[in-house]
Amino acid sequence: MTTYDFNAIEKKWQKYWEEKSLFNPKIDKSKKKFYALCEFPYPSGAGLHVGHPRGYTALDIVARRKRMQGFNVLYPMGFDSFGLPTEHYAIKTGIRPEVATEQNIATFKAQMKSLGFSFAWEREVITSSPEYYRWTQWQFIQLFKLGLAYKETTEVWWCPKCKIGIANEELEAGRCERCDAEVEKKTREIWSLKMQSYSDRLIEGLSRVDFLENIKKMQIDWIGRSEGAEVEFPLSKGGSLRVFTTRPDTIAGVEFMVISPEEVLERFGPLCGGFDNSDEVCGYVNAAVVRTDVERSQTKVKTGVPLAGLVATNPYNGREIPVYTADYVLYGYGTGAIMAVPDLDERDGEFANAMGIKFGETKLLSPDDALKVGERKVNYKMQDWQFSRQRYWGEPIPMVHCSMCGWVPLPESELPLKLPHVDNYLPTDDGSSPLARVADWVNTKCPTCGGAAKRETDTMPMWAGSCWYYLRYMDAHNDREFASREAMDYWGQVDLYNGGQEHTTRHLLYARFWSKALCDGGFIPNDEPFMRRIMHGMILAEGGVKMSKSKNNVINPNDIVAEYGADTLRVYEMFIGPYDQAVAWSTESMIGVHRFLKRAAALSERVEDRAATVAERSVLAVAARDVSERIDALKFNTAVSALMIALNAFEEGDSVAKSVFADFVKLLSPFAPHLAEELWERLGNAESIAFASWVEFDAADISAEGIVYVVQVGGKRRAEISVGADMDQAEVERLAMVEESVAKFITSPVKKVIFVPGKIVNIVI
Ligand code: ANZ
Ligand code: ZN
Repeated sequence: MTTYDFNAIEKKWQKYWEEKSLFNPKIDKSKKKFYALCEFPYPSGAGLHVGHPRGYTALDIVARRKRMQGFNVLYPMGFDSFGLPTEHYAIKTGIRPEVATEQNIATFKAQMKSLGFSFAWEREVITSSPEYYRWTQWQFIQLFKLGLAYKETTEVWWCPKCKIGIANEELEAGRCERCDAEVEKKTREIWSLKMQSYSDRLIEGLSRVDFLENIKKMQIDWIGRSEGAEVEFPLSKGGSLRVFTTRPDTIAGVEFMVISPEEVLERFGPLCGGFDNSDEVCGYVNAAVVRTDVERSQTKVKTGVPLAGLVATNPYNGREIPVYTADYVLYGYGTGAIMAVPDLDERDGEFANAMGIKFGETKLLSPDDALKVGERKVNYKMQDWQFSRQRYWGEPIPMVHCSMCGWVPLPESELPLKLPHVDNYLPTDDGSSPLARVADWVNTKCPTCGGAAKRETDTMPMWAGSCWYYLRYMDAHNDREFASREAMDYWGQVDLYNGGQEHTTRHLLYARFWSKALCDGGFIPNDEPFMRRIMHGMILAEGGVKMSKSKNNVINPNDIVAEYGADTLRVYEMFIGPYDQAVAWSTESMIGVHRFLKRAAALSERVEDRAATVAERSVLAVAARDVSERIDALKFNTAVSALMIALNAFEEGDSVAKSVFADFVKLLSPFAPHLAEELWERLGNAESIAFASWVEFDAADISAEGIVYVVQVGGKRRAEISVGADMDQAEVERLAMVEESVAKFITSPVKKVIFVPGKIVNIVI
């Protein structure tokens, strides 16, 4: 093999793996399991980009090493295929979403298969398939029965361009994360999940999992737990104003009160009546409520107006203080009103300066009497999960509204509730989902009383299906339950989960919440789905800028595979830089990796069936140690360099011992599995290298100072010598015989030398 025919080799082994169904694990209680998972992609029309294989390759390497260590490995893949882009594509092109989805999945799958990932394709899940979303719907019904899903009229953020309600966490600085349009507020009746009531448990659970510290911090900040008190301030016009404060000890320094604009509307009506300046208040309030929370809390120049004529009384010292409305006080948090301590709270200070309010120094109270003026209270920034979308391409919410019975879930026998056929995917002008147009689908019978009833026409958000997909992989073809207890008990939790930073506060929190809820209902055995969470860094274009079509700097994995092979792409994406960091693509460095593989292939022609030299054993031991440790530490780039160093050393000899080369191929196999299979076969092995045992090494072979040999003459210990790790057998024997304390015992011709590598030289006379 003088040339490296990667094309033929890769096709051959991909076919072999698929035909033998090699990576579809069965439950085997005699073996320890390992569950590796990468976030499944959204099958967009653009296909796989070079960023995708970074995570897939990394976990493939871990999965392949674990298999060779004897673990029963589950490493599945699927498609998270409900979502807006496909629906927009359907609107634009007239191609039905399920047709476009099928085409896109076919493209993605072919691309993934061309890269040789050891995915359990037999367990593929597609969240938009009725066999899958049947169980998403079923689980929603269980959440409803547990009292965790409820419908209420609320204000939602509304994207006028996408015509869709969006959750807080889908906003990016007050704009729709999809189309960048400015969002508005709209009143709608929507389904929500009681995620806020899981706040403390979502924080507590983080102490039982191994997530990167910054992931934990982002989740904790998102949940935003704060301990404090609610304090009541009597108002001059009757009634009182309740505020939430984290600092009840500052109550002596309260100079004024601030009510959020929304709260003013709620308390004093749309005309904000009853103040000496009602017109001014009304104007301010109506302009403020359309601004997003992010805008409102980020503006440095604070604005507001007094509620003239309204006075509050500080319950601590009886002082009478003025009341304002200002948009830096948010409606959705705490009580929507605050006690302002301008001396100590920066925002209150800025507001006081803007309004020309004078203030003095605050005397702090000791914490325990401070608590006497109010009631202890814990608040959370994280709200309940708004679970309704007014779109077509999502899971239909399996609920029916009956005027007699209220909201009734569909009986299990009616699941899946399939998406009906529609010709028009545009949301209706009143903002309801396109499903609302399908009269004969909407009108139905109440499952409870049989009377006329209407189906829910909102669909689930695109984050629904990914809340539990890790469970379906365990038992993907079960048509009686979403997964059997046996499968869930065996596969347990995901041991290693890789995904994107952008999913830290959405998908990752949603899936943790959903799992806790299912666990509370007794449906699954574990309340934390993912034991360890890691993230890969982005791959940037050459020069360190973002890859983009407009800059014409996008690297297409298909091109690399065609020109250099999948193994080159895989090894290069690992070699490119530290796994968790953003790194720039370099075609030159990629070609360097290609040459490395070519040389590894060429070395196979210099294999000799002979004993390993001390030097070879030492090089191999170092490589085995470094590659093993570095895979475990996710230091894939330095693991590749360890392989490169070993190859360089082996290339120095005229030949390489067969056993040494075989072990080198094993170390290479998780990174470049196609080439490794081919070389393994050439070494005379009939079985796939995927299940060969991982390389064990003798620590004695490594020692940098050299290796200590016991030298015997006729079986009697006469000396110890220390030799370089790179010395071969003949040299070590020669050194042993010239050693003074040895030489004097060699009194007759040497019959033979018994050589135990790394340990003993026994001279027989
Ligand atoms: C008086 C005070 C004095 C406050 C002081 C802080 C420092 P976190 O940690 O975010 O929970 N606050 C309460 N509700 C608010 C709302 N709806 N919009 C804007 N601000 C609000 O912060 C709680 C603190 O933020 C509360 O404690 C309140 O100001 C303010 F030296 O009360 B504090
Ligand atoms: Zn009914």
